[in-house]
This record gives sequence, C-alpha cells and structure tokens, in this order.
Amino acid sequence: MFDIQEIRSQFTILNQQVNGKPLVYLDNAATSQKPNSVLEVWNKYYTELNANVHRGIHTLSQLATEEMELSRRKIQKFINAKHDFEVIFTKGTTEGLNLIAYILTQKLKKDDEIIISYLEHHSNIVPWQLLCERTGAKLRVIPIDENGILQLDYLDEYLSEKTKVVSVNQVSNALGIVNPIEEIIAKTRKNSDAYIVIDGAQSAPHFTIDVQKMDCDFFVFSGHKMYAPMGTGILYGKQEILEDLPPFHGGGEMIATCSFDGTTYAGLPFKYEAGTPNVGGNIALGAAIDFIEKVGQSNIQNHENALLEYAQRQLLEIENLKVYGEKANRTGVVSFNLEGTGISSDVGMILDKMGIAVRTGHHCTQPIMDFFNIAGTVRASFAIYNTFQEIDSLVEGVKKAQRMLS
Ligand code: 7TS
Repeated sequence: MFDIQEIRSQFTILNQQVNGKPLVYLDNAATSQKPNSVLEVWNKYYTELNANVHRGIHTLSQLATEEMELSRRKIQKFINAKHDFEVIFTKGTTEGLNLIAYILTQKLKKDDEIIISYLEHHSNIVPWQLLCERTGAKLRVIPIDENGILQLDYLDEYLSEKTKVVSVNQVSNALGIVNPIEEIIAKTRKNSDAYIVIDGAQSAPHFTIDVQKMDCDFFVFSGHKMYAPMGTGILYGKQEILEDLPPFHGGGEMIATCSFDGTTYAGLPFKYEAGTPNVGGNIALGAAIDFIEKVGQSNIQNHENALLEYAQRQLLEIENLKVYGEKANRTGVVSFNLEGTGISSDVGMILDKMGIAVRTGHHCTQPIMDFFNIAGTVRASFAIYNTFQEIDSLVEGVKKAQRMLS
C-alpha cells in the first residue's frame, strides 16, 4: 500500500486554493501535475548541467549527453523495447503520429487503405487524412456501438492487401475505454502487412507497457501526461522499420555526412532527432519514470481504478446524469453530461468556481461527440494523487451545478 498524503506532499502545486477553495485537480488526461523530484531534476539540469548534447567535447556537454541517454534507457526498460535506439525523443504524441504518417508517405499509393477508429483523438485522425491527401489512399474507420465499444467485425471486413496502416489508441481520452489492441494487432497481422501504430497517450500513464509482447510497429506517448514536463514525448519504432523508412526533419544531428553532392543519414535514434532536443525535459522524463516505478504501477492502476469506480457509482446516482461509454473496462476517465441543463462548459465553470478542474467540450474527439449527437461532455480524469474526498467534492459540485442550471 502507499501513503496518499505522502504522495500529495510531493506535488506542491496541489496544495493551493483556486477561487478560494482547495484545488481539486481532475484534468489529468489533459496533463498531469509534476512531482517535486521531476522538477528538481529539471531545475538541476538548467542550474548545473545545461549544454547541448552529442556534440561537445567539453565536460558539461558530455554530462548532459550521458544523462539524456540514461533517460532513454529508462524509457526503453519502461516500455520493454528491444533496443535503446528504438526510443526516439519527440515533443509529444502529436509529433510522434505526424512523424510516422510523414515517413510512411512513400509506402502508400492511390487506393491503399489506412484503418483508424471512431475513438481517435484528432491527432490520430488528421495526420492520416493528410497522408491520404498526399498519396490518394483512403481512410476507413472502425465504428463504435452506443457504449463506445469498437465494432471489430468491421476490422475483419476492412483488412485486406490494400491495408497499409492500422492506427488506434489503447485508451480513449474522451471515454476512458480500454480498447482490445491485442485482438486488433492479432487480426491485423493475420490479414494484412499493415504497419501497426498504437497511440499510447492515455495508456502509458496508467498501464505497464510491453511493446515487444504487444508486437506493434510503432508506439507513441506524451511525457506530460505521466508526470514529466510538457514538450516531452516518445516514439517507439521497431529497428528494421525505422531503418527502412526515410527521415522526418532534416538538420543537425541527423546526418552521417553532409555535402552539396548529397547527404547520408545518421543511424538510430539520431536519424529521427534533428536539431537540439529538449534535453532538460527528456532527462526529467526519466525522473518521472523513476517516480512511477517508486510508487509502483500496480498501486497506480489499483488506486485509479478504485477512484473511477467510486466516482462512477456516485455520479450515476444523480438523476438525469448520463455517463458515456461502457462502465466496465475503463481507465482513469469518467465522461458525463447533466441532461436538460445546457452545455458542458456551464457545468465546468460552476465546478471551477468551487476549485474543481475538469475538462469540458469535445476533448479533440469531435467524431465521438457527433456519434452521441452532443457538443461535448464534462470529463473528470484521475491520477495517483487524487483522493476519494476529491471525488466527493466533484459529486457535490455536480449536484450544485444541476440545481443552479435547471
Ligand atoms: N492521443 C490521445 C489519445 C490523447 O489523449 C492526446 C491528448 C493526444 C493524442 C495528443 O497528445 P499531445 O500531448 O501531443 O497533445 N489528449 C488531450 C486530452 O484529452 N485533453 O487535452 C489533451
């Protein structure tokens, strides 16, 4: 077991009043708060180590490089990648997905197909639409049922030799539904040669990730949703695939030789890390992984699941409150609306006055909102430092909003 108060004491930001009330931070799917250990590592980098990496003979540059490469190895272990050079630093999931869609351009031709799902964040929709525009490929979308469950019969129907990419998230950010990616990957491998891309933005903060066992080709996530600074993220790609594909950005660090007659590219991971990286952030991402491992991934998962169940049970007791998505097999997120009381942002504003931070609106998943024929939802999302008392405050706040708005 872990001591929740001890954990909270590591997050100075949580110990404050917002609008005269103790802050209740329930917007963790947008970004998590950062523990002091992460901030200290970040601060130490800028106060003691700051230098550019991989290019200096001088001591600070070497130390900064060592720290960043140590962080890369921590991340390799965290997702169980076979090699550390399969771990590419990015600025987040959005960059990772755009990078993949860009470098696959030459592999697709007119009438090839890309399969995604209805549950995707816009950043796992738009890069593929852009790829379709560049190549003439077509997008096929796995539909959902009224509980937000993917209709995998359609995947069976869609998969063919035309399928070049299957890209789905492991956990939906709008509904919190955990998707059956093992089944999706198995079906895809059996029926096509498609590249398999997993958006792990909402799973990496909550689950143990094993990219080898999963057998995906790419796995992307954001550091800032898992206790690390903003501007950090990871693209994992299988060695042989990354070696086969062209670079994304051209620039410093990604070349082996450069002349006006032509350029040859550096090996992995540098081929995909042009320019000066976010060294301090990348090192701090390693510290965030240390934090997660110290608390224990099973403690995190158990606590967040208990919070979710508690929140869901209480919210469902409120009359005319609709929770979206199936109730089982969900993680970290409860998405709901007060029916007949206007728009979700009204509820969000009332909660904010009570110091409670939730996200409202479409959560960058407009197709899901269109499916349910709504403009948005109120979304509460949890992290390791949230408490049952905070859920009580949320429930009280929602009841108050209902009284005020009806
Ligand atoms: N994919 C999923 C599943 C996400 O939840 C998000 C961010 C992204 C991709 C993009 O990540 P980024 O770090 O590059 O922005 N989701 C959210 C959210 O639910 N609320 O704010 C951002």
